[in-house]
Amino acid sequence: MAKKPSAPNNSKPAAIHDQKAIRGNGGELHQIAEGDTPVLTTAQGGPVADDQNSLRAGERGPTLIEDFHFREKIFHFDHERIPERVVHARGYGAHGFFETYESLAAYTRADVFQRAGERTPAFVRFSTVAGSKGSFDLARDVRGFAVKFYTKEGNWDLVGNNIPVFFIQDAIKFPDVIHAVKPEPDREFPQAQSAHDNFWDFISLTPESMHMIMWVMSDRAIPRSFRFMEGFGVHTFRFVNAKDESTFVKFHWKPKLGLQSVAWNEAVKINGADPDFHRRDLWQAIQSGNFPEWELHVQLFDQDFADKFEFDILDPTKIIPEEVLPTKPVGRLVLDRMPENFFAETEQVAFMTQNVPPGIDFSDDPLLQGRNFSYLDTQLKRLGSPNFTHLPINAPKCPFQHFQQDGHMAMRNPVGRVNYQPNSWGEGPRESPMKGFRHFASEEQGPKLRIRAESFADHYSQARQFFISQTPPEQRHIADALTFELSKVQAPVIRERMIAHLLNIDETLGTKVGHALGLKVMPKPAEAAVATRQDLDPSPALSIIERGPKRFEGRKLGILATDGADAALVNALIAAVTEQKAAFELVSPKVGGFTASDGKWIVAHQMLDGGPSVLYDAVALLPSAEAVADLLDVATARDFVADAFAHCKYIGYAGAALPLLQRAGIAETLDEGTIELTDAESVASFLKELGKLRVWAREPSVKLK
Ligand code: HDE
Repeated sequence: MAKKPSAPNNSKPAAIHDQKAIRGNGGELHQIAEGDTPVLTTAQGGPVADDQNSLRAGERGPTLIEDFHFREKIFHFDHERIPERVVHARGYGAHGFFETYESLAAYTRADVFQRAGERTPAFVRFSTVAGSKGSFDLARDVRGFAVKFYTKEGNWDLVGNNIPVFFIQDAIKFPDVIHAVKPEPDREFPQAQSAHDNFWDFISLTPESMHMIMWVMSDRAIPRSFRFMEGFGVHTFRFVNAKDESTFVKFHWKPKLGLQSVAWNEAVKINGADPDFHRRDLWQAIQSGNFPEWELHVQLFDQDFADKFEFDILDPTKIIPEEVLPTKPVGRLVLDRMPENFFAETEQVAFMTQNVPPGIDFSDDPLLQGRNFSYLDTQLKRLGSPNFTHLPINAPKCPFQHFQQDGHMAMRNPVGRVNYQPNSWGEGPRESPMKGFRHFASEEQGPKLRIRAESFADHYSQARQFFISQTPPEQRHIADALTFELSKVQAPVIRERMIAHLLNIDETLGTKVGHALGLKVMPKPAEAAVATRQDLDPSPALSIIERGPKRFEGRKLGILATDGADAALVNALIAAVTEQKAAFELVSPKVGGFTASDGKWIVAHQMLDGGPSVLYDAVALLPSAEAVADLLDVATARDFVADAFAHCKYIGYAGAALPLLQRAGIAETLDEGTIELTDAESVASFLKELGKLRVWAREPSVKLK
């Protein structure tokens, strides 16, 4: 039986302690606050009497169409979603500022680069590419790194990735590469994965993607955090100064805390343990006041350098190694504020490569040229109105005035008679040849044709250069990633075609992956338009391990502790980690916490099942001698230790933890990364080691894949 509807009441529940009555779902009244709590209204502003029961004919009868409040509420709910982005659907954003180091007036008239120390508000959105909005964070994928600078001369969007090259050379191939990587259309799987036939079929038929494939199969595609990855503008852009002189420029973001990635086996487990691992990481860092920071670097060069450089600077599948053309730091980006509302800001933010202020211009890179068309369309589709610039996240923060008007959801409407120019009324804005954007007057001529320039034809040399620039563990990871991905490809012909390409990149790599896949006969190397150059020097700047941090700062230690845990050790660890500006979490059999050896109660952050070691950069094991016995038969406790060891993490342990190490199967193989913690001094040396992040020397013995 339905409960009898109770008397209307207009109060919204206030803070629990001053409530007088609240209506339950059955309509019954509980005590809630009275007085000045605002009255719930409809979207039209009408006060609502009852938000718990729809209008019915009779106590148990049908719902009445007359119930405009119910209709409005459900109607609005039904329209809460907008189309997710066709690529980069899963993203996470934050606000911050860009601070210019010095005037770059010699190169660019862009206002944002004129005055040392000036701060420009910015919004950044990080993303994965292939997965849908609800997919997991640790997919093997490229990460978007899109920055909106709200400059005094309009918005500048630097819509980059964490990888400096791309799969294709011409924008006309973009729908193909994206169709190929997305779930296959007849079955709608796999989600957020490149490990399937369609993707590798396309790639194996597209030699220009080989350089990108090396990056995507490297640890760059499984970053530990947005905070520890680089960003790149990818294309060559132009700076243009007040004299209308152009300098080519490539943009790089470098994380202050150094680069770091996770292991593939770890990524797979993180996706189960915490699919929001990256967004939670950014959220926690910013909320705790540890604002992530990147330096903006530029590579500047002129036409002469471009003509002499061994690859075409318009080809987005090529880089200019930093050892050939050093980068110059020009400013820093600090993220210090989370959005107040995810939808309003992160979901509705509209980045567009064509948003450039005077002083920044495009090159003829055919991928960039195509992007400049695409982004406007996508915003109209997603946001539903040409007035998407009226949304606060997209509106410029500098004064702006124009005669664009009307359309769906127009929020800013012209006042007065004049909505055109020129006009005789002497009103309204006029164009300014001096202040306005002047496109760089590059000389362009040639026949109209569909052709790929000869200078874009070398597809293997820089792929090889990337591979030989990696440290041995990183090279192993590339081979393992290729083996894993191709093992998910069912058609042998696709696997073989890929091995044929790999043989062109590096014979040992191709052979290793071919053997690991169980190929009986090695294919011939793929036919190459241009033979792979063997003379390019390795570029150490391309290695994550070379660019890793020196300290544990910004990382997280997982401390497994039980009742009776040595209080002095727990406290020493917490103090040392905090001193390094790192974070920690206490993992205990019960989330409520544990009683340490000094009788004090310590609250835990996670129960054992909720805090597997994959969520931490290093672990410390501090069970008491009494409690350790209870952990030996617990699978999650054994996994906590065994995974940390297999993922080559540093493990600090109290003597009482030895039976657990034994049970996890690692007691016989303790190495320099497993450090006994006895006192504050050993804690200090443990912390010092942690800055190295991983014990890669252990990897061959644990056969981490
Ligand atoms: Fe994008 N890309 N893209 N892209 N892209 C989009 O715009 C496109 C490319 C990148 O956080 C879309 O708002 C084409 C390269 C980022 O909101 C769309 C081509 C790079 C983001 C689009 C490319 C990027 C996007 C989808 C080939 C690195 C997310 C939703 C010519 C330099 C921005 C949207 C955010 C988003 C088109 C290639 C980066 C469809 C046609 C290369 C970071 O407009």
